[in-house]
Amino acid sequence: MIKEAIYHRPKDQYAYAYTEKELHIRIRTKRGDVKQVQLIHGDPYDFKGEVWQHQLVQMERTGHDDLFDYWAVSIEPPYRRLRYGFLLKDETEAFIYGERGFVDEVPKDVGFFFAFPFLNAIDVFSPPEWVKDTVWYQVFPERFGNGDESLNPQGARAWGSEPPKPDNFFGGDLQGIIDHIDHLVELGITGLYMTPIFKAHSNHKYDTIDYYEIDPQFGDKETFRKLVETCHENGIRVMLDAVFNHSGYFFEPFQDVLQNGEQSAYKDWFHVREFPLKEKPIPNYDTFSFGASMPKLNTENEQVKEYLLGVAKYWVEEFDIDGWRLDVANEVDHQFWREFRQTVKSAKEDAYILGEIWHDSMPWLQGDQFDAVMNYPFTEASLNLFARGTINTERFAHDITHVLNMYPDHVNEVQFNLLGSHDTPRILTESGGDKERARLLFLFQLSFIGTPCIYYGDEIGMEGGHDPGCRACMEWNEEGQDQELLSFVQKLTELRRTHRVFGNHGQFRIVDVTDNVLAYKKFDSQDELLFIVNPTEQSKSYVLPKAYVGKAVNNLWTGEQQPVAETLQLEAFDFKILRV
Ligand code: ARE
Repeated sequence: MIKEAIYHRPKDQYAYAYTEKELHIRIRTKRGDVKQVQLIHGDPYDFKGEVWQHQLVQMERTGHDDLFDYWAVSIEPPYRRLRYGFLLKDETEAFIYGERGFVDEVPKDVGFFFAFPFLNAIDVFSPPEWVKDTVWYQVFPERFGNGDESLNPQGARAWGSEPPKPDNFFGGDLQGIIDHIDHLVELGITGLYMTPIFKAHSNHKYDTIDYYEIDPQFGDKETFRKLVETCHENGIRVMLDAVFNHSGYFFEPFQDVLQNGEQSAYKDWFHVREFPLKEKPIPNYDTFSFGASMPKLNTENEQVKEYLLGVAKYWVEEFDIDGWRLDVANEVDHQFWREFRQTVKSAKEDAYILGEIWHDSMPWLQGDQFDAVMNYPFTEASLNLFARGTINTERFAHDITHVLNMYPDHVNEVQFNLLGSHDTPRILTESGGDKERARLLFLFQLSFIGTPCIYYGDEIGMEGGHDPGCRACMEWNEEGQDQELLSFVQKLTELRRTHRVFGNHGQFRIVDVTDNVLAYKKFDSQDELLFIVNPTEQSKSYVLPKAYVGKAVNNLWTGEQQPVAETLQLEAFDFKILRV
């Protein structure tokens, strides 16, 4: 047994309260090394004489990546406290693993075992329930719809008349979103995420001038109120983009520091290395990236905190928004986010707090800061298999298993699963223009655990490369839209609402993988349903005849290639993906 590969720690995604009663415990072992893991558990105070009373429960091997097997078990300790360890067996050996290492038999010294903190309700982190059933749509407001030409900024171009550039404008506004709300409703959208809409200089508005004003080219507060009301009337929640890591160059406090230097009342609102401020060759103050136009805010400063937390509260209380997406979230201090969460959740208890972090984000997902993060590791794995064809199905299964084992289950259920955004190339472009690949991406995204987000225009087959290429004006001429792709995505969002195997429920398990078969399920009941993308390899080119919901004869995980007993022709999706 490869003991060095065995890992558990009573925190993070390895031991956590899933609910006030239910504890999830996980452990990781070297792939294929350990044949059985049982949890040794009991109440820390339950003794008969000197002997600690404990039980054994089988742990389930939930999946593996290329290096590790992952094991999990869910238990409900009667008195909401727990002491535990692990009994690991391979063909020839058995060891007990606890806080102080490995022993051959259950030690008398119960200090050897791990202890899980008491299941106090206040420590239980329960993300907003509504997010589990939400299908999001991301809009870049400057490019979605021009509903009021009178608001067009100076020099605005005719809609779609030229390619998007870092500094051109087309007059997108809030009325343009209201005018097209039916498109979202027909697509089955129940959550709208807009990139920044507050007063700013650029077309992307990440360079905020005034956090309390709607950008005049987008409209005014009454139009925004109408947009939120229209969304809510149509069953659509609204999430705004909070740019608190930095302000824009023309943010008044920054302008004051530029003019008054060290005498400015705002000098501590930013991270200034020396006065007077200098922008070239590189700024002598901290910025986002190296851009002088985005001075980093000092979120440890009490006045800055008070100002920004006031912003966070204002838009929730005054306009009833349902969530905040937090820009450059991993560059703002944790203490600020803890106070941010308290502020927002006291304004709206079930508000969704989503961090923009592209990497492992466990330090922000302990329940005291974010509910979830934008799940770019999911995005990368999905694009690699379905769009780019740079990995095979087995590697994909490993990557997805790794993604699911980065976080606790209650985080996975509200992870923001995107295929692309305003910061990445569009999926059809990533797919080399192959619509079948784009369909597979949507198919997997809309049947996966978490809350999916569709980037505006992807559903109608728009193309576009890296920023700014991915920010073209939405195509509203029907002949310019891929109606077949659109109806396919509509079907998938309908299945997500109506068919449990597509829904965001139950334990997600990849149950069988060969070079080109990916089968996964969501349920452990006897009549478990599998969602199978079942390509048939033909002379080095994959033809995906169908993806379908099938009923398993038995758990394919055992590797017995049992034929699928029957295929619930829920609706066969015909795919053709030619991989040369
Ligand atoms: C644009 C161009 C730049 C150009 C700049 C100046 O993209 O190439 O240098 O203009 O002309 C906003 C605008 C962008 C703009 C940027 C800077 O939308 O159009 O850049 O401001 O002016 C990292 C961060 C992540 C960040 C991305 C862009 O971690 O937080 O970079 N995303 C947010 C927003 C952006 C926004 C900003 C931040 C700034 O979503 O839209 O940009 O407020 C790897 C790394 C990630 C990295 C990612 C993308 O995965 O690990 O950390 O994200 O690549 O680069």
